[in-house]
Amino acid sequence: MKTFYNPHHALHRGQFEMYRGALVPCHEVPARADHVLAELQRRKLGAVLNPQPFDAAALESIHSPRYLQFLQTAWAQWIAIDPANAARDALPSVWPTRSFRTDIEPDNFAARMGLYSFDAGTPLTSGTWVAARAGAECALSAAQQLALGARAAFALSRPPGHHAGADFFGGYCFINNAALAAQHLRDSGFARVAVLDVDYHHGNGTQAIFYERPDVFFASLHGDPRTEYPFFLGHADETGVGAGLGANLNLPLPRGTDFARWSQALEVSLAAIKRFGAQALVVSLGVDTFAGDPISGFALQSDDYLRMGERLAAVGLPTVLVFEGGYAVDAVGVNVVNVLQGFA
Ligand code: OKP
Ligand code: ZN
Repeated sequence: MKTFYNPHHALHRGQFEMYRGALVPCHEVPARADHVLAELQRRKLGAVLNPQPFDAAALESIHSPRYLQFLQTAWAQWIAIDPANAARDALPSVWPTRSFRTDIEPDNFAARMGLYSFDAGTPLTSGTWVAARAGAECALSAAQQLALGARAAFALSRPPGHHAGADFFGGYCFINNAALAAQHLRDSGFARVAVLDVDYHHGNGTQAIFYERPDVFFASLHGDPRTEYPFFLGHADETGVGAGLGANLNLPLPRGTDFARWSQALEVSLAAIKRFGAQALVVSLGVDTFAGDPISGFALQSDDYLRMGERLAAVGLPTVLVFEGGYAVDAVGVNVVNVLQGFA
């Protein structure tokens, strides 16, 4: 299968995230994608291509113009406050929670950062916009391959995307790559599309984007939000609303879940996707389910990712795989490419 590699991903290079009252080094580092690329090339698993350009309308199929405008100009606003800001990333620190208004965009930069985000773990850096936009183009290019008849394509795109909503960033994510791929498939004539999110963390952004829609099914296997990030979405009783009722499936799993147990949940999700009648599949491929992941709590082993890939291929649908999480940096290449090799 073809891989669309984000040539600008390293321009997004956060320094610190807020953790327990301190700024600690970011987990979501450029080396993650570099390791996946190196392993892909070592195993000769297909061509690695640059993404095609897409215009603003493609991004606006998922994200609000107001949010995209903010992301595009945020770094310039940040350094305009104080040239010394160029040496540090921008992090939000104030948010409009319950009872506050979100319809008026404040003039204050810190307030706008809060309006468009939900955590203090996602630094916005000088190259974030260029990197995130090119990452989105990887996902769109991969979806375009399916429109042209390909069986599968891989978007090797960081920063990740599944926590980003229509108008907010967070969880290391700015633009929702998987959602863009799913929408592009819809626009290319696939009448029903399923997004399967196998990242350790619930894909709150993707769920929210499609929650009211009957044409895109969202299924997610993840750490139980009662104890795991992003905490405030991802429970089993979230099944969609309005026309989207029945088109959302959450399978929260306890810490310590191994591949035997995880696979049972995978079967449940695949049966639901089949019942839904999906014509194409987008996989939010996070490998932070790995036992050695520093910020997650499942117990998958590297060989398990081969089986995962085999099972995803057996679904038999045209499939876009989109890279999401995975923070055991030395293992992330092997684990992701095991999925691709199992799929192939
Ligand atoms: C992104 B993806 C406190 C921990 C917050 C955020 C995790 C984001 C995961 N700083 N961790 O892999 O789903
Ligand atoms: Zn994750």
